[in-house]
Amino acid sequence: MKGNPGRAGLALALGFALAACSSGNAPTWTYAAAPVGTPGGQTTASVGGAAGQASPAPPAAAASAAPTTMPGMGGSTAPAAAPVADPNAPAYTLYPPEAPALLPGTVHDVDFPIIEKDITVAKGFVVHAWTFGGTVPGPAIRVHLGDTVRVHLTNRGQMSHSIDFHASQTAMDHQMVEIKPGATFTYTFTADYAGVWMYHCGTAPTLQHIANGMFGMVIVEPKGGFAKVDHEYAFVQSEWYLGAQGQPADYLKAASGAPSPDFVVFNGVASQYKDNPIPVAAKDRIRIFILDAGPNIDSSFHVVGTIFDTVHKEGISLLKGNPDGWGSQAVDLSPAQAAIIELVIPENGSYAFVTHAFNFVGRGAVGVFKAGAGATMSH
Ligand SMILES: [Cu+2]
Repeated sequence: MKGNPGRAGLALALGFALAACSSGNAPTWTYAAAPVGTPGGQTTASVGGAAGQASPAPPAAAASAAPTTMPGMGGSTAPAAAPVADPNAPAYTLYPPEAPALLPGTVHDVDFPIIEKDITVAKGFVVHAWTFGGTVPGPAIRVHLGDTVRVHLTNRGQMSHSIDFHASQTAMDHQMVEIKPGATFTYTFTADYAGVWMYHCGTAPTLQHIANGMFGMVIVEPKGGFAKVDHEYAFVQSEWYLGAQGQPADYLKAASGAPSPDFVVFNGVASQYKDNPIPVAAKDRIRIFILDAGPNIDSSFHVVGTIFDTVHKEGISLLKGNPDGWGSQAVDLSPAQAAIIELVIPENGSYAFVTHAFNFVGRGAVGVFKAGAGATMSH
């Protein structure tokens, strides 16, 4: 227990990290005056190639063996059509792109309230999401290799949920247990391996719970920790399968064998870092923690105009300065895979980051790093 600052202190530490993200070194992150858009069609600039094209949102084949009582299904046997953008939908809240701070000490108590709430996931589109901590993705947790993490869950929602930490090794019937509305549960694990790890709700159908927002990342630093860089960002790629406005994600859409998400997003909101470019500077060294939470679609993470000199993907490493001069252009991530990527911004200008599966760039999977003149956070 040496070094354990106690639950209050750690909760405070996490809270600080979150608070710093929401109000900290960048200008306020609340997006204002969002224009009306159509799914995937709200973009206007040339960055991102397919951006600006109308969303296809094609009708998906009806899934056949889905249960009939799940929220988000609406009692229907066919996937929902794409809803129409609501000009009165609340503006989205920008999700902080900065990676969380390393928690101090070696034993961590983290509070994860389970909250079901409306979230604007793109301009004009609201989902009644299920969340860990009130955001999609849920809070990122960052610890040392070997640390103990105790996650205190309180279910404030209307249905049962659970949690599964991929950073842990435990029997599913031991800790990935049902947490009924009003109940509490503490999930305890040791961070046995370094990496970026997914966590998600595992309550059946797990697809529905992930598709409706119940996921996030755990960062376990390698032995000796990470070298200091100029900026660290954390991005979770995921999909939204829209039901009606203000309803949970559409289960049948998500369950299709050829899923066609309405939006593919970084940190929960379509194109948010394209609308609000992330300011960097020429020659800055950037570390990106990137997780593909899915639930269904792969990522091919790429930063236009840069080359990754360091990649740690699922325990396999490309190292800067390797004797044969290898580099990397895009990192392939299947759902539940993650990577740590480093690059240097070569010169002033804009650098789009995307999944290089370009049919999804126009559906929201695009952001921008901006270096040099004008590289301030826009609103
Ligand atoms: Cu759940």
